[in-house]
Amino acid sequence: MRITNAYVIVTSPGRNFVTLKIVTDEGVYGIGDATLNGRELAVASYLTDHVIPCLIGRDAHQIEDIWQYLYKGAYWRRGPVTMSAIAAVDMALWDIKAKAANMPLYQLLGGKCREGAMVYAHANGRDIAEALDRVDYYQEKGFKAIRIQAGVPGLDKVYGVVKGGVYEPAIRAAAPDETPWATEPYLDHAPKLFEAARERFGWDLHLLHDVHHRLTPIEAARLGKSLEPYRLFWMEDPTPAENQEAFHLIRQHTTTPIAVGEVFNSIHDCRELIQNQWIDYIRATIVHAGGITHLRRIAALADLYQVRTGCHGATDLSPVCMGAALHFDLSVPNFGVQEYMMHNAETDAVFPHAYTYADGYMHPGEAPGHGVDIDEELAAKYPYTPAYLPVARLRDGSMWNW
Ligand code: CS2
Ligand code: MG
Repeated sequence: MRITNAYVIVTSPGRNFVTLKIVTDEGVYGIGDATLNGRELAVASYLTDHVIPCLIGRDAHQIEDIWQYLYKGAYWRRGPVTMSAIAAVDMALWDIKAKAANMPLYQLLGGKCREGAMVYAHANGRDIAEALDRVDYYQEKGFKAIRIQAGVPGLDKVYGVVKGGVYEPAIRAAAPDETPWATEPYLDHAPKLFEAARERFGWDLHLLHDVHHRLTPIEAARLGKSLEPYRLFWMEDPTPAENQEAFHLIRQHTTTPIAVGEVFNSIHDCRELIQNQWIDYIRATIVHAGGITHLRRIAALADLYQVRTGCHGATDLSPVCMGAALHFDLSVPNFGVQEYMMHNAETDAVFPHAYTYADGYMHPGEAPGHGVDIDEELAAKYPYTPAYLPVARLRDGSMWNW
């Protein structure tokens, strides 16, 4: 089965998405997500200008060889732009192979080893009361796991919190929004949020929290300790992870489970974290970490150390990534949880999909392939609009990690 055509579709039904479509001489086509929030056009160009010309004429069934060809063949290895482009090709080729086999993708990945993927929702509020009302809302919808983020007194903008419900971090503008950060009020406030959550909802609910890279290792250790009484499912991205050794320090001080990796693009970004058992959940995703082929390698390494998966699933990953992730989640032995931040109605219409949610779990559906398609005519109605993630500054004006 030869690749005869491939092209990139950029669409913005509320936020920007980049999709690669690969077409074969047998009429079977596949699609892959190539969205890199705030740097969308760099991946689109990488694919159009440098990858697609090398794909035409290749055997679409040779997924591993094409992966190696794009990874080793670029000479310049790793990096989010390269790995998102490779991921898009990989996802589209797995979609094609599964469609050719007339099977849902999870069957080609070894078959399902669970009936559904437990997902977690996002509850956020400007204060504790508002955040807990959102927890109530999601619990009513059946969620077994809920991430909670609340505003911090004294900070007028906080990661994960927005007026009126759904949090969309990227802002449509020519440059990033500037947000303030101060560690001390946050460290004092976070345990109060989880104390109130346990008081109101009891213990039969998994609670998660995203620190979003704001702390130093010793501050993260202090937060982990102060949250121990509330038995979190995980504390996410407590400190930046370029220096993997930083997690050694956090680990020595706290038993609060740690999740890391939504910004990772390679197994080398998490090798020491996993081998030293400094983390409990690896959050790398299909779109940013080299596709299904590479994420399976990461999961296999993690499985040796009882580290479980917890794929990033924010709305800046398109429904194509969500669909592919659910097949991965169903088939991987060391699955932990899947993030699920619902897309808006416009996005769902552009990307018709087979996946479904019911009572806290998601299922990828039984459609051949990964089960997600793109309505190209509708996609064309939403042209690319520049949008950027915010930046953070300390009170004295110095740049911090957003
Ligand atoms: C987040 C994301 O989902 C998460 O855990 O950290 O909302 C993240 O901020 C965005 O995906 C960044 O693009
Ligand atoms: Mg996160």
